[in-house]
Amino acid sequence: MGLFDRVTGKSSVDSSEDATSDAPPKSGDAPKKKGLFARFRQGLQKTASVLNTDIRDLFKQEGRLPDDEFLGELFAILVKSDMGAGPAAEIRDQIKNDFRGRKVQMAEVLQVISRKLRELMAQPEEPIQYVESGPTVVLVVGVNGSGKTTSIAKLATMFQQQGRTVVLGAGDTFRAAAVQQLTIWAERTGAEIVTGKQGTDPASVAHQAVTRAIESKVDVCVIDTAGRLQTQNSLMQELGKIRRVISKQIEDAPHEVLLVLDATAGQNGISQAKGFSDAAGCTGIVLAKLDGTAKGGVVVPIRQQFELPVKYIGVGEQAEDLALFNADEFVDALFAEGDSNA
Ligand SMILES: Nc1nc2c(ncn2[C@@H]2O[C@H](COP(=O)(O)OP(=O)(O)O)[C@@H](O)[C@H]2O)c(=O)[nH]1
Ligand SMILES: [Mg+2]
Repeated sequence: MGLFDRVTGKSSVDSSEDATSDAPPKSGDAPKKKGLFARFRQGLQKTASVLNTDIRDLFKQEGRLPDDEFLGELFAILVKSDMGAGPAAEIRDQIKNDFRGRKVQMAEVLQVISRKLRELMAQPEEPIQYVESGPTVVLVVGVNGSGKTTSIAKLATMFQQQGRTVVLGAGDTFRAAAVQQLTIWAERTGAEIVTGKQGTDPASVAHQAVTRAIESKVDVCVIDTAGRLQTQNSLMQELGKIRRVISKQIEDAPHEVLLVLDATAGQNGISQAKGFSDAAGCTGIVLAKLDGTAKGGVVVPIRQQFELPVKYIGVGEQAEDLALFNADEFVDALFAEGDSNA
């Protein structure tokens, strides 16, 4: 069946390889240019193949009675995708009720799952809200290693492709390597960058970046931040100070505070990030590294446990690997027929 003929080969990305360095991956490693939906599908391949393969295994005999054994196995597969026990139980119970006393086919099960996932993940597409009267200021926060700096590079690329000019502020002054990493990305994407020496007050770097954006009439100013654990009071105070400094320069700024979450961290990452979002006044989520996990179902608990919309998803390490989150497309990509490399 074409539905399951997807390529299950290795991910094009292995971020563990270079764990000691913050240097961005070389663009020469980029997969061939492909359409956004294809990239998106490829990025979700790990989740898609586990979900689809395991469910196919359930249907070694054609059609199954929805008895306790079958329902238990199905529940376990769904939970493995990280969608959460509650939603997995809802799907299981719906199949139990809908197919009571008769055999259920694989396609029918997939249909129930995809309909439920659409429902649970649903939200309007929420691109960044741009302001017309001056630079739109975007502050990017999240724990260390979640994907902030890489996501900033992707955002800068996207803004520029939309014809918007960009200034980056290297506000993670805690580590010299972090400034260097953003500088490399700035060169590569052609964005302007404002940096300070290691240990400089991040709020002063943010201030300078916003000043530059105002003076040069730039459209978007994106500010990186440090990400030591949110349990550290100092980090929350630092973010508060950055926000205050920026808001004195431009009323209503920062216009967006994007919280970057690491999809590979699963549900642990969610609870960790919760305190973060409360303290930093976040306006949306960027869910990075979806390509690196089979647990892409984690979007469901994120949607359920956060008030925040998922604005963008990261599906790779390259500057183009960012997509606007859309629940329907997400579910389509998980269950679409055919070869995801097409
Ligand atoms: N596979 C994959 N790797 C990512 C993605 N986003 C970030 N990374 C990698 O995750 C690691 C940490 O990212 P970085 O942006 O430095 O995180 P930060 O500490 O929050 O700034 C780096 O190796 C990135 O290349 C993504 O969407 N997919
Ligand atoms: Mg960083």
